[in-house]
Amino acid sequence: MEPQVLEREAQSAIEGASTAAELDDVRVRYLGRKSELKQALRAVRDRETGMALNALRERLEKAITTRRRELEEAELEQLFAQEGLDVTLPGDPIPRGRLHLLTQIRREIEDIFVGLGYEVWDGDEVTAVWHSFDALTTDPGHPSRSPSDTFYLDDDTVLRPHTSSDQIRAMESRQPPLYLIAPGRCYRRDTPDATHSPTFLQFECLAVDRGITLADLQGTVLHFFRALFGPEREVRMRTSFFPFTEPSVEFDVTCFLCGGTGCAVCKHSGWIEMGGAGVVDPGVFENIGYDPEEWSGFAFGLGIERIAMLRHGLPDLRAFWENDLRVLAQF
Ligand code: FA5
Repeated sequence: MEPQVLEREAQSAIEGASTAAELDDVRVRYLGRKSELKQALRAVRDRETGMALNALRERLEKAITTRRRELEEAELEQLFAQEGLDVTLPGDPIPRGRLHLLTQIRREIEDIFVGLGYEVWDGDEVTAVWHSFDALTTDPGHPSRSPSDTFYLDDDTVLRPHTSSDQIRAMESRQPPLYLIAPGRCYRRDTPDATHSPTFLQFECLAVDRGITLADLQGTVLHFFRALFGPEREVRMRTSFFPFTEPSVEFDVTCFLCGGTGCAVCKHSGWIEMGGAGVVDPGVFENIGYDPEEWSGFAFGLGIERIAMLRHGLPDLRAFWENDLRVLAQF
């Protein structure tokens, strides 16, 4: 075949190849070992013909390389079109999650008490009336027992109304000495407002040992608040009443905002109410079979939302449950 004819035929075959496999066939046919061109090259006798044939070979090789690139690009285009994927686009940023503020604070509280040698007790959200009220020497007529205050699942079972229920469960399964905190979700039929939610978090602290007094409670609470809110916090106790502690107290901390001089947050008293506490009533020990002559203890319970509100100056605890990321992502 005339070289010009061969070239025209080869070029149109290269152009006509529509897949990489077809192009390979074309290459073998026109440039392979048994191809006409290779045979002609082998048979060359004069320099001029040799140069002309080599130039032809180079042109064909170049044309094949160009066509191969075109085909690869077209295949890739097709793949992208099919899969809707453009690998050259910058990736979407992956939003980073974080722990909920209440979880962060719960963990911080746990760390403070673990540092004091306390254990973290994982209680139950569904408890017997015995654990939540009876064993805690709560009178049958006490208002907290009322179905308008507490969620009853049946006559003997309630959704945990306070983490004090976990005091009983822990003491029933352990022998003293006992140093534990029990953080957990509580339920009460409270109408939601800025400081109340029907579900909220509390944590209970319980210490049972020989010779425990109110002074131990005071020292522990002071250490805790200073660890959480800063060393300049002061804590004061006021007498109060709880069915399961005697004496009972409520404690206040100096206001996080004004430091005690008085402001709108602390209603100009300089103090913010934090929770209830007391020396464990001997009747509670009797109910679970500890000898009240031998063992004594203190307990306190705090709302975790309240702590978070104070620490971050948040005016409404509903923000914690509404899951508005514009609020939560700030912490
Ligand atoms: C108690 O629940 C007692 N069990 C505390 C206690 C423990 C006393 C051990 C003695 C010994 P009180 O009902 O005051 O106490 O609740 C304690 C804290 O839980 C409150 O100060 C408040 O911070 C939080 N709390 C109570 N109800 C709600 C609610 N509906 N929403 C948000 N937080 C609440």
